[in-house]
Amino acid sequence: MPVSQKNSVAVLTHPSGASAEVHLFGATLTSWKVDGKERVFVSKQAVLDGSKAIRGGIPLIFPVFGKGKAPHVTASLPQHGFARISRWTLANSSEDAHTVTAQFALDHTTISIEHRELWPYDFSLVYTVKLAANTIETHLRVHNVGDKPFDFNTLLHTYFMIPDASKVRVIGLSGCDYTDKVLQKSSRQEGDVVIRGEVDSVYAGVKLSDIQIQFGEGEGGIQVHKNGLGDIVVWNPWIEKSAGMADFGDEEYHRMICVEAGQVAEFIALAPEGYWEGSQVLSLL
Ligand code: TA6
Repeated sequence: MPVSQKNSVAVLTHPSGASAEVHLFGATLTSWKVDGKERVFVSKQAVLDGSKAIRGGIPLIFPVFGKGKAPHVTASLPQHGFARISRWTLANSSEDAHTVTAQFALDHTTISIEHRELWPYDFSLVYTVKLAANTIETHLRVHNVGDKPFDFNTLLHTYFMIPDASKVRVIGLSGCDYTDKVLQKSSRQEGDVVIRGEVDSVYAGVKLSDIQIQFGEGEGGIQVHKNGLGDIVVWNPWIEKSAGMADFGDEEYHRMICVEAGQVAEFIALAPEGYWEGSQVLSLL
């Protein structure tokens, strides 16, 4: 079966042997394997029982990035919004000669009453995961199905498995202005991004579509091809922040980097009946 559902996990299996797993909780992709090797990072201490966002994989951020700020309507929502902590449904699946596809759905009638009251807009999200032999695409479509305009952020909060954070380089952001949330200042990226401590940087309006994560000399890497997503967030909690997260091992920061494509610097306005879509395609270097 190219797409099957075991309990609350959709499993995609490609004829090449590639596979992916998506928890219906948050429509969080928690595994992407190519050549038998796991390519996304999920903390060994991640909570998978639906009681909190999954620490790893690709949490789906909507309708707000971070903590909303009053008087914006998102100010009362949980950090990073409700999509990653809501129960989605596996809406349909399909396959063709090259890909296996699963689609997940969430809308204003299926989120919790609490979240509905905090964010009273009629919406429909369709999240599509398309697995090929060596790539995986994650695509989000937002539809305003109500009679009130709303605005939103969205982000594919992707955690990548890496051999060693001290060797990783993120290529494609040189010359981009960014907000350094660690030093609380604006800056301009000079050269590749490297990890020498906590990194929490928001690059707005990144012109390049392809951002590369190089694992180290001769150790390969992953390319993020973004479409309709203008911003990139790079995050590694390093030592202190790792120690403060109950669902993250103290030493796990060595083995992960978040390179997150999204629309977070500005809110996207969506008129009644309006659609918005954005996606990323991950491929091996
Ligand atoms: O994407 C980076 C970030 O916004 C960091 O500031 C950090 O808060 C991270 O997300 C994880 O957030 P979470 O709510 O999942 O603990």
